[in-house]
Amino acid sequence: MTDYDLVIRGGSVVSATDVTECDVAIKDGRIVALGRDFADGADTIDATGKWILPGGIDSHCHIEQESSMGVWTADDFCSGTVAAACGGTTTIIPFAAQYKGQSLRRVVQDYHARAEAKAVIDYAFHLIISDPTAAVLGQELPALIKDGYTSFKIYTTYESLKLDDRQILEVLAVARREGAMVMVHAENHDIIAWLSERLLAAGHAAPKYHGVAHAAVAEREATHRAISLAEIVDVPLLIVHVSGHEAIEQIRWAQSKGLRVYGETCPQYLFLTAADMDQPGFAGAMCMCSPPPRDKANQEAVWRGLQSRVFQVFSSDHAPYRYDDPEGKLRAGDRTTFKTVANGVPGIELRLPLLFSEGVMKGRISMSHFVELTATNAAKLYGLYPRKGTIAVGADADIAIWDQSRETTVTLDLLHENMDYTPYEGMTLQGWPTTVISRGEVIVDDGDVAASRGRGQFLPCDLPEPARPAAGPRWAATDGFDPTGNR
Ligand code: DUC
Ligand code: ZN
Ligand code: ZN
Repeated sequence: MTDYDLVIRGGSVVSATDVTECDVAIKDGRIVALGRDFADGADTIDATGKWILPGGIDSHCHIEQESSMGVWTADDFCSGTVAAACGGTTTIIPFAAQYKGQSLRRVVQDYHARAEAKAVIDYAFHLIISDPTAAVLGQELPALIKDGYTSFKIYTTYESLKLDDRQILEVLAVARREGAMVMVHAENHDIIAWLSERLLAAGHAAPKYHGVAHAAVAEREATHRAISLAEIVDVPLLIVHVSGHEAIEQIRWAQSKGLRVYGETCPQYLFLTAADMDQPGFAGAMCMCSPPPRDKANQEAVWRGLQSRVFQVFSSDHAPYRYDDPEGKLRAGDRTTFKTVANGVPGIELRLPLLFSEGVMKGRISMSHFVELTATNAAKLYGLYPRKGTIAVGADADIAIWDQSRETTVTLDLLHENMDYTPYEGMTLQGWPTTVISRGEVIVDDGDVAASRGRGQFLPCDLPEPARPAAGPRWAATDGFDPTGNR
């Protein structure tokens, strides 16, 4: 009789700090021992010559969500989580998105109903707050934080989502009082609206003008403003989907002042440029997202930001809208302009293979840094650590076994996203997650998906590490004045 359900032998186990040659023993969905010479489990995997990594956490993805323009993402919780799993991700944190007039609690219930019967891997939810009424701030949000929704995203742009500075301060104050994490989409709305109007008036409607309208300065200004508002309230802040050096400089500046400011970037800022939006006809729409991909020099700046740890998180911002589809990017037909195209690119499946190939295999980041960026830091920042994001005794057995000798040329056919294109078509990637395990169950084995619909579980989140009351320097005013009402 064996003690273990599964033993993984002979691989190199990677954490955010170490690489250790050891075996992994799993029972009842958890890692129960790390060591050598374990008896065989009920199942045993020979991982000789392979890397044993924590399954990725994709902490920014839009699944079964209606965009602010009324377009639905192409992936639901089944196709989205299958695609995630096939790319080595075992946990996702998509959004439960509130639109004006909606009850946040009701929104969360709706997203649970979407995910419950379909998700094949575990999931938590961030909240998107677009209507911070007194009831939302005073009752719904505090109650939801207690129930495990401990992070929320706010916007400085998009007509139906944007908050003004006063509203942002109110949301930040609740986050501080309750110990939650705020993520911000930082772009100056009026700059974008003004530039867009002038571009369209001059007849510049093609996708490449999206990159002109969403100027890097607009991102820089809103990033700095959001940091300043968080500084006033003395609360941690995470700037999401950072596209280039203008915003990076603001984040680095804040970090150098000792502010609890964190940064996230995504594959589109490392592997696409503005030139990808400049294709014949409207094909450039396939690479349109906000903020937009910028130039080569900015790509290099984003790589350096990863290497120097200005960024803590590498997520996909998977926002899949099909291209050649009446409900997709070109749904405005003859009236299509860069303003009518839904913003977003797919990336949930290739997020990890892209960074593994071009980051680790090309020597830009270490294997441990890869784990930190793709799993461990997200778990810590969003209150899932140490259950998720690491290979340690007691953690969920969420593991991806990577074969660095596997070379793959990306084609749409290979992918499980419910999409009609991938922006990364034709790229040759070195290294692939050949076996993916979720809570001890092999759900992907050499391309075969063995995960049943609905097996994914909801993960209520603890308070994020940087937002817990004991962490970090607190409000610095010397006169004892506390605008958040805490003391
Ligand atoms: N921008 C967003 O803010 N969300 C989804 C995708 C995008 O491009
Ligand atoms: Zn965003
Ligand atoms: Zn997003």
